[in-house]
Amino acid sequence: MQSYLKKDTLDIADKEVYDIICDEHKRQTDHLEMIASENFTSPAVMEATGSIFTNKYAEGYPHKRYYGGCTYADKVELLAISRVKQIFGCGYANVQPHSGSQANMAVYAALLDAGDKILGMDLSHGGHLTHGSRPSFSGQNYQAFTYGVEDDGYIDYEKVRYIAQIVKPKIIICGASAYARVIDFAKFKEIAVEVGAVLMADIAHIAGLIAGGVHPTPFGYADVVTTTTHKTLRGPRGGVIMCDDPDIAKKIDSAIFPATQGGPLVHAIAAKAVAFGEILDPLWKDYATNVVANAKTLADVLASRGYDIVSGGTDNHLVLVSFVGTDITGKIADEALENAGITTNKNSVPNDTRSPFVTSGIRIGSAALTTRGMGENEFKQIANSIADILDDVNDTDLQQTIKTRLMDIAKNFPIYEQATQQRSNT
Ligand code: DSN
Repeated sequence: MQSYLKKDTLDIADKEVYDIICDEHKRQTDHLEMIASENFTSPAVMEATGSIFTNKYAEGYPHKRYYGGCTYADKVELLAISRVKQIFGCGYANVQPHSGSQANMAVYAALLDAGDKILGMDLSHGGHLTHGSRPSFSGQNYQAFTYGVEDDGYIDYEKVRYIAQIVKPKIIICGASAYARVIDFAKFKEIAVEVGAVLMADIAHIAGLIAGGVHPTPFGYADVVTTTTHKTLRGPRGGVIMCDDPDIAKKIDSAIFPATQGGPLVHAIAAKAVAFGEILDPLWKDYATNVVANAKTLADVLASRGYDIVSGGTDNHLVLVSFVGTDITGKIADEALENAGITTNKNSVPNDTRSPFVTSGIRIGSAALTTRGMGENEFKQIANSIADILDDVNDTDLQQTIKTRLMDIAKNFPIYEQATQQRSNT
C-alpha cells in the first residue's frame, strides 16, 4: 500500500497558498511594521511553530494526560514552563492559553462567579476588550466597571482608589493595550488590598520590557499575571498565566483545561519554549532597552514637529498621537501612513468623540523595527517621515516618494530569508 502522506514542499503542494505567503513575506519585509502589538519572531520560533508537534493531542498537563504518546509533549511543555518561570521569577506558569484573551477568560473562570464585579481600564482609554468591555465575554458575564486616564494621559491612582472603594470589585485588572506610561503595580496592589480584591496584571504589551528589566515587574504585587507571547516577548502567538499562590494555580489549571480549552497547541508551546530561551539570553536586556529608547526618539521627534503625544511622551514601546481638535482622524492618518509603507493602527485617545472605526489617534510601536536592528538614526528619519505625511494627509505623491525612501531603509535591515522566498527565487 502506498502512503497517503503528501511530501511536496508548499510551493509544489499548494502554489495558491504559497504565493499568498510570499506576498505577505514581501509586505512584512518591505513595509515598516509599527503596530505596537506586533513583532518578528526568529526563524527558530517559526520552525518550532511549524513542527511535527502540530499533530499531537495532549489534553491535560505533563504526566497527567488523557492521551498516550505524550512523552515529548510533556518534555517540551515542562521546558517552556521552567524557562518562563526563570524569566519572571514566579512559582507557577500555565503555558497552554491559545491567546491573551483565553488567558484572561481562564483567570475569570478560575476566580469569579457569573455576575461578580470586575474593575479594569476602559477600552477607549487604553484598556483591552477582555478587561470588562461590553462586547466581550468579560463585559457580558460579569458586572464590569472601569477607570481611565485623565486629560494629561496618565492614570490617576487616587481616582482608581475612589472607584474601587465604591465598586468593591472582586478583581482589579491593571495593564493596558494603549498606555505609554509605567504601570504602578505597587499602587494597584495597595488599592486591591484596601478593597479586598484580587489583583490581576495583564502585561501582554510590556512583558518583554519587564523581562529585560526596563519596566517594573508586577511579581510581588499582582496575585495573578497574564500575558500574550507574541508582542514585546517576540514569540509565537499565544498566552501564558503566572502566579505564586498554589491555590490560585490549581484553579487556573482547571480553568484552562477542561473549563475553557481542549487540547493545547503543542507546536505553539514548543515555539514558546524557544522564544523564552531567546529571552534568557543576556542580549535581551539590550533589545528591551533599545525598544524604549527608540519609542522615546519617535515621541520626541513627533512632539518637536508639533504633534500632540498623549501624556507628553512614553516610558515603554508605544507612542499615542492625538488628533483631537483637528480635521485629521485616526482612520485617515492610518491610511495615509499605510500608503507610504508604514503600518500603524488607528486608536481612540482621551477625549475622543469619534467612533472606534474612525478615532482621533494613532498608536505607533517600536518593538518590531528594533528587532530588525533599527536605532536612533532610523527612528528619527521614520518619525520625520510620519510627520511629513501627517502634515498633509492628502498628498499621495509625497506618500509614494516617502515609501520609496523608506523601502531603502528597510532593505538595510533584513529580517529573515524565508525558505519560501528563497525557493521562489530559484
Ligand atoms: N489586539 C491587541 C493589541 O493590538 O493591542 C491586544 O490584544
